[in-house]
Amino acid sequence: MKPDPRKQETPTGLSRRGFLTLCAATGAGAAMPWRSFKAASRGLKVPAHSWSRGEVIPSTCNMCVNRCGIKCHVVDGVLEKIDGDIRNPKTAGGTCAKGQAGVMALYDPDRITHPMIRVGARGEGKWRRASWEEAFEYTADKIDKIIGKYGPEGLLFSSCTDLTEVFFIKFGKYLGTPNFARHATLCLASRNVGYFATMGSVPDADLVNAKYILMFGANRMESFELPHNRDLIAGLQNGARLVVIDPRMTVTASKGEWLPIRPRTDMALTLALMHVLIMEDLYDRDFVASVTTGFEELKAHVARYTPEWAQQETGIPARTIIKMAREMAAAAPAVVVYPGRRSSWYTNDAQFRRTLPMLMALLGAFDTRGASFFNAGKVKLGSFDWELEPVEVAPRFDGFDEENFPLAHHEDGGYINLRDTILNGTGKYPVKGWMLYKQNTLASVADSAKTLRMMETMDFICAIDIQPSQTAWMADIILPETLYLERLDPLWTPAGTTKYVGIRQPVVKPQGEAKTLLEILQGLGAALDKRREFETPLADVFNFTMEDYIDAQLKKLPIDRATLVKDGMWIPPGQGLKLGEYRNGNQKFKTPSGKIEFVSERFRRNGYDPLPVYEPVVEEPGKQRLVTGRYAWFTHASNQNNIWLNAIHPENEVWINPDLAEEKDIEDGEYVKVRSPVGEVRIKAYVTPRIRKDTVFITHGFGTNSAGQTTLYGKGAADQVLMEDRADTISNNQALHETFVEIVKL
Ligand SMILES: Nc1nc2c(c(=O)[nH]1)N[C@H]1C(S)=C(S)[C@@H](COP(=O)(O)OP(=O)(O)OC[C@H]3O[C@@H](n4cnc5c(=O)[nH]c(N)nc54)[C@H](O)[C@@H]3O)O[C@H]1N2
Ligand SMILES: Nc1nc2c(c(=O)[nH]1)N[C@H]1C(S)=C(S)[C@@H](COP(=O)(O)OP(=O)(O)OC[C@H]3O[C@@H](n4cnc5c(=O)[nH]c(N)nc54)[C@H](O)[C@@H]3O)O[C@H]1N2
Ligand code: SF4
Ligand SMILES: [Mo]
Repeated sequence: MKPDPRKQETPTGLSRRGFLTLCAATGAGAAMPWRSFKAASRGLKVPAHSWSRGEVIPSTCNMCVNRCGIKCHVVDGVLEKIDGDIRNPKTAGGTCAKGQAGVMALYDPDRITHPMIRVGARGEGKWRRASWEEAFEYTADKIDKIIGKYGPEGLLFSSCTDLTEVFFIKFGKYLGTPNFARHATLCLASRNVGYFATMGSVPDADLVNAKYILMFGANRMESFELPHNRDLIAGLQNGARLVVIDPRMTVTASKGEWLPIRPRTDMALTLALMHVLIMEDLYDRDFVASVTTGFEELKAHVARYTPEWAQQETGIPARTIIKMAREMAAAAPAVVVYPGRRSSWYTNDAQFRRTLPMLMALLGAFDTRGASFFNAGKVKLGSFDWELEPVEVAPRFDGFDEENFPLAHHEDGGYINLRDTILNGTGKYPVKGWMLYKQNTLASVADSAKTLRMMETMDFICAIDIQPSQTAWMADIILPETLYLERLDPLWTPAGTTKYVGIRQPVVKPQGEAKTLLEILQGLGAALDKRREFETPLADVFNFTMEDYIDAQLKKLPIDRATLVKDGMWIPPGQGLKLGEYRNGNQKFKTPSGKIEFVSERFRRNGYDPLPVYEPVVEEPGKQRLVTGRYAWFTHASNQNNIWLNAIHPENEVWINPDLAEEKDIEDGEYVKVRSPVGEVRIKAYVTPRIRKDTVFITHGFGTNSAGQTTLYGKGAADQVLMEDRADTISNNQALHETFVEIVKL
């Protein structure tokens, strides 16, 4: 029987109140229970959790992108509790509130567990339940019609990173479309472009041994990225100095020194820091001479970027900037200039991100203890033999290519460019069918009214999701995937200092009739094969099981599937990282010169400024800049509808500085209107000195349009409704913080 989670006593025997108490006790949202962390860092065994009933099955969390090792307590086929797995090298026993609330994702009464076909108008919320057979025939029919009329390139496949995403991409490729839109330009594409051009890759950070850690908006204590949150705590315990640059005092900033920077001026700060390091002769001469190129040009370039000038731009006093540079130089090379993750901030982000490795290089803070370093790679999993090659495909419809975006990752697409191309009708050909897998585009791309208009141009939209997300709600059909707790996924192995192979496996039977992505593609493939002759029949491509796939991954490793199923992970012998190979010249950077490039030849060759040039910020009088980010207990717009998580934080607020609130006669807790050039929302005010007066903050994930999300519907407001659709000029990464809004008293 499907338990009724809305009752005070949940199927797990843990009440909503009980969950909240537990979260408070373990520091909900903290990276992990403190006790486990301390024990883990000493290599001690932690006594078993008091929740010791039932069978304990090890697996891998999927409530966010981190993939923590988990242990699932199952009694009579019901999942009662999720704990962290203390043996996991990356996460060492930690689970956050979201990870524990995976139980409630499983038993969510709003989950979609049967295929649903739209019967009313798009978005009206009228659906009927369909059998899988009908769902496959229906979807195949629509795809077949689109291919018949526009060719396979008339299909857009969009998806977000997950272990299974490879199947979805392969399916699109075998159908013959080149049009994919993946995660990068929603999130971190500009950071990657900046770092790749400067030093060939994005480095990891030895936060545990660093003496000085400089972070730009990277909110590790709330926006989890394991093991960095854990390492940051260890680093602070070891006495590291933490300086956080953010217009908002995040939990991370509260652990160190908070410098409330004027938003969009970070590059003024990094350029001025470089100015002081060079002019005061505090930089690492040996490192610069042996491992970098373009120093003399950099020196001339930063001469004009004085601390006094940067004070005018950033609002950070010149004396603070000078002190920072001197302290960093004194701590060098044990300094981490943290790369950050989400760089969907501004239209000049790739250039700003370039200044981070440049600053790092001046400090010689690379490839040594307490600094940044390149990981030694992952465990080498065997690759599955797809046997048949995908067919030749047309060029992308949207010009996201070598010619127009020379430094972008073309296969992943660029969302802002793609959507404009569709709306302006400027594509090389029409795109009329949209297949979505695990992506909530309507929530995750700025200016959602535009995304709705893009949806209107589509003949067919199919969403493969687990719930009626904002995007799925606008689809023509929703195909329900099994939850991560119900399915076997491909194996995964992290890039990090500790290598291991982890498994995600079913801990309970699927709810309703949900199917795995592989089963969905197999069903859809068979229905398509009946309709048209593909160069490679889809049935022949997807003629394997997940077990076959995993066995192929394990081919070259001294471990078998059964052992992994039992243990949940495998840690190979011979861990360890050899530092110093880049410093001594044995290893070359993957840049045109093989060195860290202050002057980027790649940028120069492609017509971009080879040295980062600061553009003054233009503000709008009387308006505030809107910025976004996360709370520790939610993932994107994914789990605000989770009953347990929603109980922690039922609705979001707009953060307003007390001086602004006073000017506008707004009290804490009162509802206000936030208006931008593209939309307006009604939202509760949170009046707090934790934010600058020229900035307001709205956490993402509320204000759903989906009445199918019954816990969330009607609560809070959506930041993406307000955001204008700007993008970084080099990577096309969306730029979410370029919008100015007006706060209006109601
Ligand atoms: N305004 C604003 N926009 C943002 C951000 C922000 O902070 N503010 N952050 C940006 C960033 S950094 C990112 S990475 C993107 C993320 O944007 P998305 O990738 O779109 O968001 P996700 O939450 O990862 O995934 C969304 C969908 O996957 C579904 N899902 C979850 N698990 C499964 C599963 O096992 N199977 C299937 N089939 N579906 C599943 C969820 O129900 C949800 O509908 O958003 C970006 N957009
Ligand atoms: N709990 C939780 N953890 C997550 C995720 C999640 O959804 N929930 N998502 C994961 C993903 S996909 C990602 S990409 C990461 C994102 O993690 P982060 O990269 O840390 O990104 P955000 O949390 O969005 O935080 C961005 C911060 O930048 C600040 N900021 C805004 N404008 C400026 C500016 O001009 N200058 C400076 N210096 N700061 C500014 C904002 O105030 C905010 O605090 O988190 C990952 N971890
Ligand atoms: S950080 Fe939390 S939600 Fe993310 S994988 Fe780990 S336990 Fe799961
Ligand atoms: Mo992200």
